[in-house]
Amino acid sequence: MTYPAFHNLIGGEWVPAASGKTILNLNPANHNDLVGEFPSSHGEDVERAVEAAKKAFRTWRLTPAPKRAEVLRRTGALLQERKEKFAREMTREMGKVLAETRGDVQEAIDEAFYVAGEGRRLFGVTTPSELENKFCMSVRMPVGVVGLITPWNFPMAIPSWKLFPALVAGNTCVIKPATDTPLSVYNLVQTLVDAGLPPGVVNIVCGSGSGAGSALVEHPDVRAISFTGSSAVGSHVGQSAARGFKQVSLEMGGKNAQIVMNDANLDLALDGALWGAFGTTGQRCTATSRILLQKGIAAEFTEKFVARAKKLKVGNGLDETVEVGPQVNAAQIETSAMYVEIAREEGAKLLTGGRALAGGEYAHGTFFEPTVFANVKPAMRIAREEVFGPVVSLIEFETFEEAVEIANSIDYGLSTALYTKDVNRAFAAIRDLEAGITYINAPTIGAEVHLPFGGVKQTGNGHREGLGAIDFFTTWKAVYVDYSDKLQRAQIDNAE
Ligand code: UN1
Repeated sequence: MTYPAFHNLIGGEWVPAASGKTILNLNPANHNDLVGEFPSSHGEDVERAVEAAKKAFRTWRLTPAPKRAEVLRRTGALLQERKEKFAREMTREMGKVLAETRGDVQEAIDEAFYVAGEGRRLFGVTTPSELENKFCMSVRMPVGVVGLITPWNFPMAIPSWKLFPALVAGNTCVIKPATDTPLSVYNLVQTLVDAGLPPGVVNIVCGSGSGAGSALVEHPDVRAISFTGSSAVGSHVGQSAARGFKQVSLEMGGKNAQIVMNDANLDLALDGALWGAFGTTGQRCTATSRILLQKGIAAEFTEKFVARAKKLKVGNGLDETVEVGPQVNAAQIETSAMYVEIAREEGAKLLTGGRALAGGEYAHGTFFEPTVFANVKPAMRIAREEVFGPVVSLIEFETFEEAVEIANSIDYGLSTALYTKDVNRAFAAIRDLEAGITYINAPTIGAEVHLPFGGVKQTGNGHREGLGAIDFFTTWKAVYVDYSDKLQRAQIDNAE
């Protein structure tokens, strides 16, 4: 079978990796469908990309921010035209169903228009000086060359969360896409180029984390790293970036709880749980992986939830009737299978699923059954560790306080959801759930681009995407203008 060959983008030129080596991009629903080959890059390629980004920074940082924003506005408009094509290509390389890949491209469109508006804001502050005839202000400056390392589960949305704010703020970028989903980053960056982005402002270096990712994190001229991925890799990235005193934004795992109280609208809670747990085949960092059920509704919820999980149609995401696509690769299937074993050994009760799907339409892909465990205790590994697959745990509780305690008893803190009609409880949950995101009467997934996105504890290191991204991709400069025509010494000349 023939398939296209893609190259790195360095200084506006499409070039192969210095090693000449490539990585094949497969359709996870059908491994005989080869999406393309992409460069397997290493230090030398990263070196060239950073050089190109440094060169481009000299002029991009001087381009007025509203003009930089124009490129993003045009990018948003072009993405609207290309949405269907890009969604189909994303389903082919990543697997999630078309409705979701359309949503993923839409998220990049939303981000483009949202951040384009930032071109006419990028606000700083002015404040009075303690001295006479002196003016004080703070202005946002670009950081410089930034390195972006992006995951496969939101192949276009998450790169757009990083690229667009970095660009509007005047930075130049080297992006390393996930090896499973580089095509969506190509599509995004090609659209930026078509919208008028000058050469070298964004460079793509494809390859593995150990090959290209580490070289990017370690490069002395890369001043900031924005990473989304697992906590294990994120810890490594954070430590390595810290050695070079780089700014680093880490967006990592979750073990997100949906709490259902006795007074909840049960059908709504069921819809939310099903979407939160099995949307994107459970491969979201915000996926619902624990459903906490108050005793009064636990039996009814469990029965209905399992019945609906069993009915979910698993298959090729390009088929519009399919509800759950494949997992992205064989390693993810192994992880799901491993956690099924762990849960069984711990004494959790498997109510449905638990196996990889094989044969027939599943013969050439990496599919896993929607899987539900009951009798899960908060101390079990299946209740604490991220699976990143269609595996969900049901945990029962007596009181609201107990539910909050269980929800908070893990190392992660990304998303949480509470289903209740009690407004007092809702506000207590907003206050007490240890998570970067809390939903009331809505599932744990579904964040919008203009709110802060990120989490606490081992989910992140304090930065936020969305609303917080401009803070990460800019550095403050304090400016003092003394128009007194004499030496004025702060803290000394005006002392009481
Ligand atoms: C992720 O969970 O990996 O909030 C990102 C959502 C999407 C983004 C999720 N807008 O579900």
